[in-house]
Amino acid sequence: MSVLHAGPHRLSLLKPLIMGIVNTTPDSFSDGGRCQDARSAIQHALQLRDEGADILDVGGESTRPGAERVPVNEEISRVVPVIEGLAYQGCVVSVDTKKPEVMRAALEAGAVMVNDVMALQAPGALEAVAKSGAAVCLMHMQGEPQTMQQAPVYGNVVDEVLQFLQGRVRACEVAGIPRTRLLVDPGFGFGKTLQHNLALLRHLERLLELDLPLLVGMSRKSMLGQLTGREIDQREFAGVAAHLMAVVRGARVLRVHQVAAMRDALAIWNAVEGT
Ligand code: 9MG
Repeated sequence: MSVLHAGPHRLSLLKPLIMGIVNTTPDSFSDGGRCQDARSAIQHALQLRDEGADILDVGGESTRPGAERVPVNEEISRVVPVIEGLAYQGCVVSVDTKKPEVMRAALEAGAVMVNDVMALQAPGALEAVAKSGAAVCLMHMQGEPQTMQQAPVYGNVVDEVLQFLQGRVRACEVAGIPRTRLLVDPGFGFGKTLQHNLALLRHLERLLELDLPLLVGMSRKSMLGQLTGREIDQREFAGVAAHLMAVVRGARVLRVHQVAAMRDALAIWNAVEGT
């Protein structure tokens, strides 16, 4: 799977790609409310693109543990103007949402990828995406963002994540979404303890059995804070290290806040690997 089909785009995965995170949520845990209106969100996103982001992931509802739900119309009014502005500028735009109504509005506005932490399990989500031609990231999560970190339990976390993703890939194929449009993601921090996250990173190669591009996101997450003792805005170096370890184990798309640092790390990796 060396090319991802995302609307009219054909994204080569021979080298790892960077997905820059664009939050439009006023309660966003990492932007501290900077991206409160469409213009500043677009400006921030274009800076990420200039720093080396290949894809911009626009989200209007926080998925951090305990985050409040956002009504569908509010989420649409946050993301659509930003997506329109970025698509107009020729960016490859992804929408981070689990709601089919938001997916439809975002795709209409120019998004070419859906990043769904619920892996298109909401009623109507598969149908919202199937005919669009958009790429889809299917992520694993145990529970729901409101409660997922309370007591996550697995027999074998790697096996269970793999089985879940296999099932969702099958559901996409049945719904008419071809594998050329799919990515899979173990969902670091989504219903997982530090030990679960470490096991997934250590054994990430197991997910290559799915024969689909792997997307990972660990940027600023609590697993990095637990390992380094650092606050959320001081986890950049740990994040680069963790994402690079994922690349070594086969990850092909890295969802990060700090694009420039990741781009520099990948420049070294690409040079050494000769890619
Ligand atoms: C929205 N979001 C937050 N964390 C994420 C992760 O690790 N992967 C994906 N695909 N989306 C995420």
